[in-house]
Order: sequence, then structure tokens, then C-alpha cells
Amino acid sequence: MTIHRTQVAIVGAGPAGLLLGQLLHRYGIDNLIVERQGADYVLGRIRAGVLEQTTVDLLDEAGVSRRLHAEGLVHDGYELCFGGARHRIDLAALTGGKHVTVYGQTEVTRDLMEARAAAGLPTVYEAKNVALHDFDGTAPRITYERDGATHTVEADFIAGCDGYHGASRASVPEGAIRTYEKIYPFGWLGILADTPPVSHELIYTNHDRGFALCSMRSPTRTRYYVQCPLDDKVENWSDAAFWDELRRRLDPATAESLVTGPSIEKSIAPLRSFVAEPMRFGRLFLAGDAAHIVPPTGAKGLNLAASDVRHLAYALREFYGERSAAGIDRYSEVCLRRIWKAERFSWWFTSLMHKFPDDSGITAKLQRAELDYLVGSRAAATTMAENYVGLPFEGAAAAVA
Ligand code: FAS
Ligand code: PHB
Repeated sequence: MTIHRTQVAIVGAGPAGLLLGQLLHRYGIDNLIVERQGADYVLGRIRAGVLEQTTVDLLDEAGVSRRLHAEGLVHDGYELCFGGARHRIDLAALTGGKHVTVYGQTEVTRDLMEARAAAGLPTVYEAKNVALHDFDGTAPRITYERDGATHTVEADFIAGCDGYHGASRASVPEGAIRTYEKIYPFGWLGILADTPPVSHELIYTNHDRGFALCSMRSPTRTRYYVQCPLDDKVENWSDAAFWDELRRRLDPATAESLVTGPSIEKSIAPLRSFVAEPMRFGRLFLAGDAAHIVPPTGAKGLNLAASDVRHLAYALREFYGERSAAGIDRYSEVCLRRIWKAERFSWWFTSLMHKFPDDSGITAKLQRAELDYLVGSRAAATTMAENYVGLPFEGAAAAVA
């Protein structure tokens, strides 16, 4: 049995936990991360690909953005493909010059892991049976098992950054938390391949066979998705079957120019909207997917995790630096206002672009009317663009920044 003592114990070494740990370290606040999986497993998960500017700014502040600026792809727009034609949404023109950066979550995680190792910060990987204790008091603890022994982490605060299936939210007494959830009747089948992108920008497709997305990780590595049934299995999809289905959902010229190749990774992700309220329970703070999930259509998941972390890191810096609890007392309220706006945008974009089952056909007609309106109205396109690039921060975090 070993006992570690730290100021902030972080559960989960995904992007939220690692980014929080890096920011706290830069603020001189001790922290320790406990992660259920091994580092290679965490790096092996292929997930998000688009970073909002506020996320890039935070990675700059964390001192981990050198490779991001060297290898990330700045995108000033994307295209909507429907009715056999592509229509560009000019993000920069519609938002006064804002853009997004395409840089895989895997690379963000790798950059954060390397920075943490270089700083010699403690991360316990392959920690089993992680449990949270006494976070309703002033001496919260985490216990975990490793190497045949039970270990304890004593801290002032616990940050629950352990994702949707983690132990942190599950540790909150049922009566103290309320959850909201919407499960979509389809999933995303994603493929990663070392092929050149079919276009230099992302293409979101609404097609009567279902949604498709043409994304990328670099000029030589692509990420594509097609909507698939909720009960579909990745074993049902050969690479050839995936490429054929993707071609069917693209306009003819784009389908013709698609370069295919063997998959490096292929997986199916379910889509859900989920929010847990509140996000603070005494000395326990939930951040990232531990508190909320968005359907990936709007590319908000990773970016919301970063904005939670920003609020929490600034609040803890204020607590330790100025002995003020103002930031931590407002954490949940400030985060949730931004989270619900991102939930709405992600739900709206998902509802607009996907094929919904059991329908008289009216949904497709309403979707087409909205798409025609979107590409024909600067006001409508502006609304879409300002949500896609990321809404501005509010409150203490913005005031401090
Ligand atoms: P994460 O889930 O990334 O990290 C949580 C960490 O906690 C994991 O390493 C996990 O192993 C660990 N953990 C879990 N339980 C634990 C326990 N009991 N004890 C200790 N550690 C524990 N977002 C996009 O923007 N675009 C996308 O295309 C996209 N695709 C996605 C596909 C999938 C399959 C999933 C699940 C999510 C996807 N997301 C996407 C959202 C994703 O990027 C998340 O928003 C992002 O990973 C959030 O980061 P974290 O909050 O750190 O949670
Ligand atoms: C991705 O590249 O994984 C990606 C990009 C944009 C999205 C969702 C996923 O909206």
C-alpha cells in the first residue's frame, strides 16, 4: 500500500486529464493522473480531428503546440454536399476571419503525454478498480490497484476526466446528479487510410443512402465516415465495401476522384447527446466526456473538453493563487451554458445531415429545404459558421484570459 499526496488528483489520461495536468503544472499546482489503460491503448483510439481556435490557444498556453503549428492544417471553410452538388461554407468570410485547425486528437494526446513525461510528472497507467472517496468533505481520496497492491492518492481536489464510461460520474450519489440523454438511431463507421484527401477541405454529405464525411489528418492521411445502422458490425464492412458506399454518397465528380487504399483503422461509434448536471460535487469536478457527450457531426467533443479544462484550470489557479473560491463555485454554471449551446449545434447539424428511419419522407424534404436555405442565406450560413468555429468564452475564464 502506498500513499501519494498531491493537490489535484486527476482520473483519466485522455485529452481532458492530460491538458488539465499540463496547465496545472505550468501554474505550479501539483497533480497526479490515474489512468485505467496503458499509454499505447490511449494513443490507439482514433477520435476527433478538428480543433477550434480557443482549443489551439489553450494548447499554446499549455506549451504543447509546436507540432500542432508545424503539422496542423488551417481550414477556412468546409463544403456541404447534397443534391449531387457541393456548396462551400466560407468560415473566415462569415466569422470575421476565424478558422479551425485539422489536427488529430491522437496527436494532441501524444504531444501532451510527451510534455508530461518531459516534466517528470506522475501518471499511473493500468490502474485497476479506481475508486473515489470523501469528495463531499475537504480530504478527498482516490484508491486504485496495481502490482497486486491497493494504493491511495490524497488530494485537495479530484478532477473526473475519465470519459463517459468512467468511475467519476458513477461515484456521485444518484440524487445529486441529473442526466439528459438522446440516443440517435444510427452510428458512424469510420476508416483511417494513408491516402490523399479527396478535397483540401472537409465535405459533409446529406444523401438518401445516409450521411458521409470526408475528413483528413494530413495531406497523406484521410479519415472518412459513413452513417451506418446502430446494430451494424465493423466485421460486416470490407475496405472495398466501405469505399463503394462512400462513393455512392458523394457527388459524381468527387466519387470519381476519390483515392482509396487499405484501412489502418476501422471502427463504429454510436451517436448520443448527453449532459450531466451539475459538474461539481464538493471537491470533485467533472470535465470532458465524463460530463457530456455530443454526436461528432459538429466536431465539438474534444473542443468542449478543452473549454471545461480551461475553466477548471483557471479556477484552481485562482483558488491556490488568490485563495478565492469564486471560479470553482461558478465552474459548473459557466461550463454548462457553453456545453448546452454546443449540444444544440451538434444535435441540429446531426438532425440536418443524417437519414432518419421510419419516415414518410418528410424529414428528407425538410432537410433539403433547410440546406437550400443555408447555402442561399448569408444570415443562415453565418449562424452555422460561428457555431462551427466555436462560440466565444464568457465569464471568469474570458476575464482572466
Ligand atoms: P476520453 O474518453 O478521451 O478519456 C477518458 C480517459 O479516462 C480514457 O483514457 C479512459 O481510458 C480513462 N478512464 C476511463 N475510466 C477510467 C477509470 N475508471 N479510471 C481511470 N481512468 C479511466 N469528437 C470529435 O470532436 N470528433 C470525432 O470524430 C469524435 N469521434 C469519437 C469517436 C468515439 C468512439 C468516441 C468515444 C468519442 C469521439 N469523439 C469525437 C469525442 C472525443 O473526441 C471526446 O470528446 C474526447 O475524447 C474527450 O476527451 P476526454 O474527456 O479526455 O475523454
Ligand atoms: C474527424 O476528422 O474525425 C472529424 C472531423 C469533423 C467532424 C467529425 C469528425 O465533424
